Amino acid sequence: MAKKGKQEAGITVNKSDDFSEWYTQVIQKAELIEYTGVSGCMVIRPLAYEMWEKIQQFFDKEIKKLGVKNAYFPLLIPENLLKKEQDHVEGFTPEVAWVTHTGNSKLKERLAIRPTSETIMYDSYKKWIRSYQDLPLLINQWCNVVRWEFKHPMPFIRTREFLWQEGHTAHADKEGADKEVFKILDLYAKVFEELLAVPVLKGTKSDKEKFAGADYTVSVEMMFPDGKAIQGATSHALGQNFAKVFGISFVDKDMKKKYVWQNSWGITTRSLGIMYAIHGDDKGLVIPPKMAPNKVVIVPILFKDTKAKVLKKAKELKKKLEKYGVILDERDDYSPGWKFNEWELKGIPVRLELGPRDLEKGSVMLARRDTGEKEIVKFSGLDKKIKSVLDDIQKNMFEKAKKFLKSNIVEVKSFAEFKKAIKSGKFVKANWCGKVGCEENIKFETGGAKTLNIPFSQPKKLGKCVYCGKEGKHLLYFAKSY
Ligand code: 87F
Repeated sequence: MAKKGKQEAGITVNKSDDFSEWYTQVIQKAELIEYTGVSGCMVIRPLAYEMWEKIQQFFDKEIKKLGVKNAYFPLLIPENLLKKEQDHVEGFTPEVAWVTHTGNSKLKERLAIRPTSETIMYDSYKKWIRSYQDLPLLINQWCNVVRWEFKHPMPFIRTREFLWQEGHTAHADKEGADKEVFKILDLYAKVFEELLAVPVLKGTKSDKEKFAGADYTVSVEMMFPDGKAIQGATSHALGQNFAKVFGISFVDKDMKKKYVWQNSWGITTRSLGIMYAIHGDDKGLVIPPKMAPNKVVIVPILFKDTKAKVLKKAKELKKKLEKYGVILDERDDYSPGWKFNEWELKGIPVRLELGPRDLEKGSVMLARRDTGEKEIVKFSGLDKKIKSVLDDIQKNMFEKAKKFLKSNIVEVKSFAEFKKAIKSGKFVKANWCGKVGCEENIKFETGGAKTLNIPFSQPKKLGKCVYCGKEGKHLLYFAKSY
């Protein structure tokens, strides 16, 4: 075995010993990301991009079923437009990147590189919406955005440029808009749970944590392996806030002029980082089968005298199993062990080992990436077996992640217990009076624990607020977060 090769190519730290270093190594060594000369701007390499395309395909199909159409709005937003709605940009001002020059001449008006597209899209919406018959207007765009964050960048998780979809819809009434907010949230939950095998906590953001331009925000939140919380996607009910600023109104059936009810919603390439971080292990990535562009790799065990025979069978298997996106690793300058390590690092769900002795017995050795279990499988039953193993891996990965999440949530009654739980890196479930003062004090006294979201199903009777002891209004999650 090429031990030297393993040391150079493999992960040199354990995930549980140094998560941050582990993540940085995995993401590069598995060829997902390349750093560039600009901090926070990273190359999404083909392997990761293929996975982003899987999310796109799933989500795009679902929103089209709802009648949403894709469009494309410009990257550059004139300063006067961006500043039109002060409330929503105020807190974000330091993060906006500007184009100020062309060649050597200064522009008359600065142009913002879109950090989000509400302003430029709603400037068009006001021209397009006249009557109730123009509603609902349901538009989405897949694009990049730039937010010049100053916190330490982390591939996929916190980058200055990232990819996302942003849906922006306008409705004639609040009911229609509200329904969509939750429908979209359910789709985001589906992306995470069913494709990425990542369990979510669904709920409503507190007023302090919601998007400033929204009446309310709902989100899906996840638990990172280091115990910190991470927001996966958000769906906002914008009410008539933007409609009033941008003058988006329509004449209703009753001939009265009314403002539209708007929503916006987004999921980003951060979702990939969450998946890599949650499922990976000391050997590298573990990709859930539904997200793996290549679900199976065949590693032939090659000896001089039997090479031709083994390769012939391997090629035959590759053809037969084509639908799984099979890779046949024929490289003869690498040992089988080296290849095993490499495909484990890249997280391929299933490996088939085929040597001369297997060939004689009419079988292969099947190894699954999630558990490392190995099993001899006859050629005749291979297709069926792979299908059931892939289903099982997908399920097993979700269950494992769910167990991790559940076992790290502590329900507490006192603030002493609260602080202890946060200190040991847990999520806390506790009652809260709903007052922003308590939320701020909790954050301050715990060194940063924030409210994540308020689950939709609440107990009939609530206990006292964990901080002030007054009547509780919600039972919800708190944690330190990204
Ligand atoms: C950074 C600079 C300027 C976030 C920003 O969540 C403005 C903003 O408005 C900003 N960072 N936001 C909030 C984005 C809200 C909303 N937009 C559409 C979403 C989903 C998609």
